[in-house]
Amino acid sequence: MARGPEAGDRPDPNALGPVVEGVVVRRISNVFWVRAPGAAASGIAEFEYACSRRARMRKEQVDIRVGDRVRISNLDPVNSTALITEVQERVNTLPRPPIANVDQVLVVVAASQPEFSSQLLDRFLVLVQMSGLPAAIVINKRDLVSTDRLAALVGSYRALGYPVVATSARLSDVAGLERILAGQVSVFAGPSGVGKSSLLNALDPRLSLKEGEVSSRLGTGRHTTTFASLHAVAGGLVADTPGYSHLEFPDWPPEELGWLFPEMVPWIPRCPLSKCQHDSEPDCAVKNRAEIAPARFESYLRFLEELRRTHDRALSSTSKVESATKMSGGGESARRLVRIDAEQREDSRRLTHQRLAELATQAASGELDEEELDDLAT
Ligand SMILES: Nc1nc2c(ncn2[C@@H]2O[C@H](COP(=O)(O)OP(=O)(O)O)[C@@H](O)[C@H]2O)c(=O)[nH]1
Ligand SMILES: [Mg+2]
Ligand SMILES: [Zn+2]
Repeated sequence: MARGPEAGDRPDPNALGPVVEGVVVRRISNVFWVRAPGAAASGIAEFEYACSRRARMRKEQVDIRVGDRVRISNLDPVNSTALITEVQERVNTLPRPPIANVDQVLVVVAASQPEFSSQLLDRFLVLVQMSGLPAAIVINKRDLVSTDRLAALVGSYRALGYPVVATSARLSDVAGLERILAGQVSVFAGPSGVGKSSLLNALDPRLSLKEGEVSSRLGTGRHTTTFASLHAVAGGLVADTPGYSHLEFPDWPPEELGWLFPEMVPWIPRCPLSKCQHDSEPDCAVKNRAEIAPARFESYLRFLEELRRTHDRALSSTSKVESATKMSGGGESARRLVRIDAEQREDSRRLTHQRLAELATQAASGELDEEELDDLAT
């Protein structure tokens, strides 16, 4: 990243005022909103700048995502614009929604309405763990169930070691949630209708996210397109776009599934078979000795079945995929890159700070959609 200047780049960024570090919280086309400390004199603690990438980064199509930690210069607090000069290395990246440097995934479920399903919660927990991220559980709509029922739900998952908080967005009862959000980059996951948008609104009413809307991939028309973005709430950053909308498991070795069920883990090394799937193997230590709630073991067997099927399919199609890749040779994507590069070289110098500020304002007020921005901002 830190290479010397080049024709087309602006001069030494240090000559252009202070360089500050920030986090990309939103991206529309080639405009990146970066949250960074505000000017001390202004008294504003945090500030969002609409940024472009420096010329060299545009040219090289340096991939910058929501969640990336970046350095910005050319700060213009009046027009709220700046220039991204450097991207820090990512700790991790979530593919859908594309967000970098995620600290935790909060699986949000409802205590009722929709009816609590341990299998659905277990599925989300397994998916999150497969992506290598820490999972925590938010049980919302606590106002709809008795204290006893809530205690049982919370207790059973806390006993497995997951952090669990109970909330009611309706009653603005979100103190527990605020505590686990502080200082973290979090992504909400979970079925629709459980109150994810309502919780974000309860944390910060200024967000005024739409509630009670079933998100549908078919419903993304020109003016309803949503983008992955991070909201600053409760001293942390939270993605408003739910992760894990595809509930199918990736190709994952079936014998590894047990490691994603914390109550099985201590017993797995004691199974006589090294690739024991804790199903019908004789003398299986997990089946015979681990204390597993029946509903959890049901989830396990169900997921195991799915993984076996996916794994078999993957094995039988590997050879086909390989030959198909060779034939296409990546020609289409190569052509696309060349085209973008040429357009950008031509357009990049025309993008002034003034223009960028206009774009930012229009985009923020919803006047532009991504296609229009694609035409304008490069
Ligand atoms: N009773 C009750 N209803 C809630 C609560 N949180 C959300 N709701 C309702 O549940 C529905 C779905 O909420 P929404 O935030 O859109 O869920 P999302 O699909 O997960 O974003 C809406 O009608 C909300 O008013 C809560 O804590 N208690
Ligand atoms: Mg929602
Ligand atoms: Zn076993």
